[in-house]
Amino acid sequence: MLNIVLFGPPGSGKGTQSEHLIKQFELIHLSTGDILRVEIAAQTELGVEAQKRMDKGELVPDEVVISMISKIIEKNKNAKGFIFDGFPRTQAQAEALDEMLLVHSTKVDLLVMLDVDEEVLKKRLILRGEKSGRADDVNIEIITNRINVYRSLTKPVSKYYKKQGKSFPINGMQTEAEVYSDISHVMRKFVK
Ligand code: B4P
Repeated sequence: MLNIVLFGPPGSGKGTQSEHLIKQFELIHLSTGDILRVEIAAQTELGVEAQKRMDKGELVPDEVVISMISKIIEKNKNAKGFIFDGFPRTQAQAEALDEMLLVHSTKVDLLVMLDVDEEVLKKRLILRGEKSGRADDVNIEIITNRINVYRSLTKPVSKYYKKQGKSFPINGMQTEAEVYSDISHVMRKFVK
């Protein structure tokens, strides 16, 4: 299995790049944001609870996302690998992911860290909000809160992977095609 974590602040291009990468490397795309939005659209119990957090730019509780991910890994245990997009976002999620993968004798191979300046992130998210109406993209206060949550709870998780020599920084402010080219260059080193 090849397991990659796409890591970076909100609006750094995780979802955008995942779309390209799953085609090239035939991996399962696992976006916690997308899964939560499906739950919200269906107004499930989980979705209703998640929406309250997401609309404020807060994280959904660890146990909720960990359980979602665990079920999908279990269902796809014979896959070539996974692209984790937006997961893990806390240290507890990172440790839980290691445990889940270990059960299947596999591990996180690399973390791709998309670096983008805060002002660029805000512009991108506002623009996306204007086009899609996505609730957490339409308001600058919510966007700022998401970036702050990233800085305090999520960014420190990258150190966990850096210590293991698995973290690869990429300049996420290049064009979409340039970012994609840099990521696939790194990933090719891991494809057997
Ligand atoms: P996510 O759905 O993961 O969304 P995101 O971080 O905002 O976006 P992403 O980085 O994927 O940006 P994209 O490629 O779309 O999370 C939403 C919410 O869900 C979180 O705030 C949280 O509440 C909850 N959640 C999700 N996972 C969780 C977890 N594990 N634990 C707890 N809570 C969780 O790019 C954004 C825009 O930029 C797009 O419009 C795109 O076109 C543009 N763009 C991308 N790359 C570009 C480039 N190179 N140049 C110019 N524009 C570019």
